[in-house]
Amino acid sequence: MKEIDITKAIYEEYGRKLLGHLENDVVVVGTGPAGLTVGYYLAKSGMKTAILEKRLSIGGGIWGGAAGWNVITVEDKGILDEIGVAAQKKGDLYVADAVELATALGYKAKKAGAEIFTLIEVEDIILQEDRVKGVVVNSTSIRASGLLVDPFCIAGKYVIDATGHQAELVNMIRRKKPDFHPGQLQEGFMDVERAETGVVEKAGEIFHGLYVAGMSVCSVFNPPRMGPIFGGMLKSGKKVAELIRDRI
Ligand code: 48F
Repeated sequence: MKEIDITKAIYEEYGRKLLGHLENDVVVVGTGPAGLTVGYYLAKSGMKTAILEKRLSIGGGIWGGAAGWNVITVEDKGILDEIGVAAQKKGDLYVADAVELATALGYKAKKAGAEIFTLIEVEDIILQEDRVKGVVVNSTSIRASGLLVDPFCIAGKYVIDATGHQAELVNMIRRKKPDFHPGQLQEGFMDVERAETGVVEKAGEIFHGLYVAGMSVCSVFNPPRMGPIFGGMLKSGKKVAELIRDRI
């Protein structure tokens, strides 16, 4: 075995993955519970799906459960059952292990056919003819270094903002088109029941070609915050995947 063969193997395989996903049916931005769930259901229904994550690892807020205690809660365990995550009943809720959920969601999305790219940060969107057509990305380390190095692009017929509380893609449109969403990007006061329903009801297309799922829905539509319960995140992801599947 030669050292250089290891480098060649990695470079060729990464090149294959990237070339295979420069054009997609759907580009999902963010690998929290919402992004991974959308990615899983989209890929499962045969759509060419790229999932982009700026951090080194997937999972977003799943790992932290509540206050760093790595246990998550849901009110309905249907999606957990589907991806093989064990859930125990506690009163009106189910509890599950955060590590099991993060790894299972990533594994199932990948096995269903989605390609996941980490350390890739979306810094802008491609918006032409009043429609979102893809994203402008760079290496997270280049972004962090502050170097002015030009990005590259990944195209998608649809793009999903699953970037969490920051709703980063929605913000990118707002910065250049202030009339698009003149309100505040923040959720309201805590009210778990209304929030869990609201995040699913409002998940959907926010601009031609751009969908919101998960916490970015809350930032955009200002429902109450829900705290450490993840059912709405998963269900909003599943709903967005179904909406897009029905359009393609
Ligand atoms: O924050 P995150 O987990 O969002 P979510 O899927 O779930 C929210 C819950 O985790 C929790 C909650 C539950 O009730 O409130 O907060 O809506 O995952 C968002 C992911 O997007 C990545 C970020 O690193 C995280 O992993 N992300 C954010 N901005 C970018 C990005 C970007 N510009 N480019 C690529 N990835």
